[in-house]
Amino acid sequence: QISEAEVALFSVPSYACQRRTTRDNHNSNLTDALSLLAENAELNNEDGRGVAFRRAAALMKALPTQVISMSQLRGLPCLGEHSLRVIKDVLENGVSSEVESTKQSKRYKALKILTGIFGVGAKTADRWIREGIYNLEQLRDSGQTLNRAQKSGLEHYDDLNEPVTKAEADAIGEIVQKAVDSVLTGSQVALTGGFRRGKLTGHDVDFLITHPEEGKEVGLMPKVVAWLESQGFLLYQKTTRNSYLESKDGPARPASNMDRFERCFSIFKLTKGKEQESTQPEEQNDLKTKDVLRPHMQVDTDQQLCELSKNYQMEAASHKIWRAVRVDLVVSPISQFAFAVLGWTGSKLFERELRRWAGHEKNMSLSSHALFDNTQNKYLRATSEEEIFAYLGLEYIPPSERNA
Ligand code: TTP
Ligand code: MN
Ligand code: MN
Ligand code: MN
Repeated sequence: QISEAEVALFSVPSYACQRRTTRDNHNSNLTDALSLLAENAELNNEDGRGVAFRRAAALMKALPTQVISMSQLRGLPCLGEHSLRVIKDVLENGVSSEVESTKQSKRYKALKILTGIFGVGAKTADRWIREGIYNLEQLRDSGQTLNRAQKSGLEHYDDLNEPVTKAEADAIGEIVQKAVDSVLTGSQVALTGGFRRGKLTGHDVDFLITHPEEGKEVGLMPKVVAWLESQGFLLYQKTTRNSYLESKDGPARPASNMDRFERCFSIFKLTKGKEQESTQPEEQNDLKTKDVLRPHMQVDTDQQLCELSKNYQMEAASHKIWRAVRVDLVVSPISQFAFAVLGWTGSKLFERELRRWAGHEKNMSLSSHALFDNTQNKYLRATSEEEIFAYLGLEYIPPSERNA
């Protein structure tokens, strides 16, 4: 038994952007439970509930030690009645009954499987479930019309649900840099998203592209995409043009959290083992290539060629030589680059909290394009993330500590 006096109380600021949240989490039993309920709420289009659970989870993630007693949580922000009930359940029983029953529910399982298809959101999944579709087999049998993204998503389902490693992200980064160099000299590529925050794996790889000379970046994306396509690197791509300048509401009041940069949602075809290539000695690579190629070159008849091709295809299918990886590309003019980097580094909750802080505490509007001061009625220019934090009156939080 631990007396209340021996249990330290935590003091934590209420906005996630005021806190340093590293990847090291002393309360994963609690954050896993709260995150699952957040995810379930989001999958059911209950956004308010989703955010409440996300904030509670982020708060627990920021605590410096493991929570062992409810009394330690007294006075902490972000913990609503429902979240406290879940935490209490986990602390007392090891698991939350609500989390366990959610995990077991037919609806939750189906929502997870169906939204695991790239291009399928909560609304589509809900409609399919109402039509009796709970898994991929039933979806295939149903004859539902799928759009181009969903067809690709279904085709590469297993690959896209397998976490992307940092090594794979770096290999793709090299390809993107090569693409950008080939179409416009001087262009710069920055890794953003979870990998910039130091995560070891991700669900995709995010890149931001710019050029030091303002205006040079206009029309860059279609050229980059065409180059990638010509080299056979793309399994799927959908490019959306920049709609920032023509938008009526202006950057101060974005219609949604979606930014208006020129962007490309894509699926890359990444050759396996490519990410380890540079760590292998040259000679070893040469030997392997020769060993593999030699038998292929001694082909005398069409029949032999056919056999060989069949063998090759079976070989390729059994240990596939490439995998599909989701990649997001965004192009930003240099004048907005600092805002774009900040906006695309995440985490999603950290971003949401930054915008809430700006609006509620500073009477400013922050987007991935700009920062507008509503009191002074003017835009605040910045060329670095540090400057943006300073404008917002926040201590600078480096990417590795934005894992809220
Ligand atoms: P994600 O790639 O969705 O998330 P992540 O990289 O943090 O994690 P994961 O490993 O699962 O990929 O989003 C990255 C950031 O991009 C996130 O902070 C929000 C931002 N973003 C936008 O600004 N606009 C958008 O339209 C989208 C989809 C993301
Ligand atoms: Mn620690
Ligand atoms: Mn990402
Ligand atoms: Mn992304």
